[in-house]
Amino acid sequence: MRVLISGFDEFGEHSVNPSRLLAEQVNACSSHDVEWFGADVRGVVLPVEFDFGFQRLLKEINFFRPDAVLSFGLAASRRTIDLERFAVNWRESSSMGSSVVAGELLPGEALALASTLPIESILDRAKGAGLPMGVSHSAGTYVCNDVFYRMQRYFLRSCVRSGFIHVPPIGTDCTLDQLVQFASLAIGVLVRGR
Ligand code: PCA
Repeated sequence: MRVLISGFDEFGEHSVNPSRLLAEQVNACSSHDVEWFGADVRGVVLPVEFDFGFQRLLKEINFFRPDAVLSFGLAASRRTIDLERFAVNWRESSSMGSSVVAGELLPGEALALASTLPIESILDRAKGAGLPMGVSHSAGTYVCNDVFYRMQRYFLRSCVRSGFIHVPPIGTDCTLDQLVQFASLAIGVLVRGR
């Protein structure tokens, strides 16, 4: 099984993006350092720009041909690693000074698309390992949601499982090691099917 892990560049006032560190860590460590359950795992860092973020991801998807994609981004106000259930077909101009016009991401397409990751199984496993976990029903209306929606739309009638995970800032609530441990556990669930 091939699993693609994406993170994002730094953006706005966030000079550290843990999702980037995770994607880089995935490329730096071998299966001797982290348990990947036999999966071939690859990380990619995306630009924080509407549409371009997904274009970069798509390039990697076409190159790597993953069976699953775990896409990660920073949610600075969160305190837990949150599995996102839904991507919405909407974007808003953000507080980041962007001049994006609010509107549908893909006009005429579904209002929302669900994650195709086995959320409950991943949640159980990660909680059991003592990781700070949560479930969220909205990935917001910024670039994370944009990538999430376009990705779910792209894989709609395929067997590729994909979803988005928002992570808190690295610090007292969550460490980089815990993010790597989460990625490992989630891949374990995908490989075993439960
Ligand atoms: N978080 C932002 C975009 C990039 C990131 O890491 C978001 O939640 O949309």
